[in-house]
Amino acid sequence: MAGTAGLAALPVRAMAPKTLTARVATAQIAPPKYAATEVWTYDGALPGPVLRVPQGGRLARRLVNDLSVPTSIHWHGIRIDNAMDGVAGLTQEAVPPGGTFDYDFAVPDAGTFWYHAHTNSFEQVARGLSGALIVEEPDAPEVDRDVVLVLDDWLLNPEDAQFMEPFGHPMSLSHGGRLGNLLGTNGTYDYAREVKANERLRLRLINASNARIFVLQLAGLEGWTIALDGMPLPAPEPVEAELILAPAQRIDLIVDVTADVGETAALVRFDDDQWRPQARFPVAGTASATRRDGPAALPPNPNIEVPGIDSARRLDMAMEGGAMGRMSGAMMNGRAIGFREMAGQGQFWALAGQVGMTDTPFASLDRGETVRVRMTNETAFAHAMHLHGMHFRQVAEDGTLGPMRDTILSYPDEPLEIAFVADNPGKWLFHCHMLGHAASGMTTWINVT
Ligand SMILES: [Cu+2]
Repeated sequence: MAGTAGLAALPVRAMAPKTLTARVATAQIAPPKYAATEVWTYDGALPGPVLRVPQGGRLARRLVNDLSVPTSIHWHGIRIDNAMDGVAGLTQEAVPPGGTFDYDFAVPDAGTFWYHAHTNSFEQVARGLSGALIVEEPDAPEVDRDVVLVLDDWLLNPEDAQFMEPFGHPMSLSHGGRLGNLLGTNGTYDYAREVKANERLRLRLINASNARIFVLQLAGLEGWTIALDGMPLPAPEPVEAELILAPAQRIDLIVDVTADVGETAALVRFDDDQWRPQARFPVAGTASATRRDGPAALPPNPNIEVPGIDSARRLDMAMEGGAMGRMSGAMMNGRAIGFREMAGQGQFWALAGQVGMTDTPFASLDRGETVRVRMTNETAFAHAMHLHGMHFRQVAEDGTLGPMRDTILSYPDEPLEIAFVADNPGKWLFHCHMLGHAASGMTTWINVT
């Protein structure tokens, strides 16, 4: 039979797994008059290679650690098998220098995700250990280009363009986190990509920075938000107001190039009191004479309902500490400790009265139950709270549920509540994604059995 002949003709596939190697490299992040920066990368690329997997498939990569320190990879936003979540000290041992770890997991949801180091992440992510993970819809919306934009900032010494150290400076830990003095996209301060008039692009925005909240707008582009944190919105939402992208969050946009030939469209950010280009799109040539109709919604991902919130278990989580905070002290390693003593040990924050990881989880949940967590931000700073392993929805004052997210931005003195179904068994981190905050107290975990 023809089928048999076809099989026989297939090349023998090598049994060696695909690798992802963490190693030192250099990258020209800063303008050409500066030196290249020594960075930590996956496969020598900054950001790491874009990994693409079809929805419902599996991603398998052998992490090879060619760094001089232990590391591990977290697959951010994937509703993943707990053993593959990459959290050193909770779901696996960190991979020592010269060691390997085989990640191999199913990807149930289509969307824009990312991967990053989860061992000393406040340093390792800042040095460059992150990349995009795209899970493709079986029938993706029709666009002319699919563009991944990894937004980042870097704190460099202007003298030599190398990273400023220490990464965990008490001033940044206790304030807004490590904020860079150079901002950019896809590993460069001046990302540009040529487009055509009336071209339709899918922009996948990923905030890979340690602590920066990007405030973004479109210029010479008109479009719709179609997904947040990988999860499709029920209907595309026209981009009218500013887009807020907190650390670790993603926004998928479909945009049409409305700028004319010879102009430059852009994704612009607000900082230093003005709008500046975050990604430039010079327009050369015309894709079509007219714009297309608006896009349809993305197909929904499975298991996105959060039923039974009225009878759900309710938990409270106070977020406390930091500079200019009101916290006098908290529990740390099983004993009460004053804020001053905490600070002496480089710890500045607490979640639900606890500083950092505890032996017993913040919550022990029964698999399948619905949970509500009310968070009160009693600090002077914003925090991007991230739950591993499961997405959640914000519960509005009137009880309506917001979009599925894995990272939510909390502002001072604005309580918010989230709800989720604890349908993924395992030990899951719940932490601030301002990575310096996570390293100095704002990390806890839940256990689902
Ligand atoms: Cu924080």
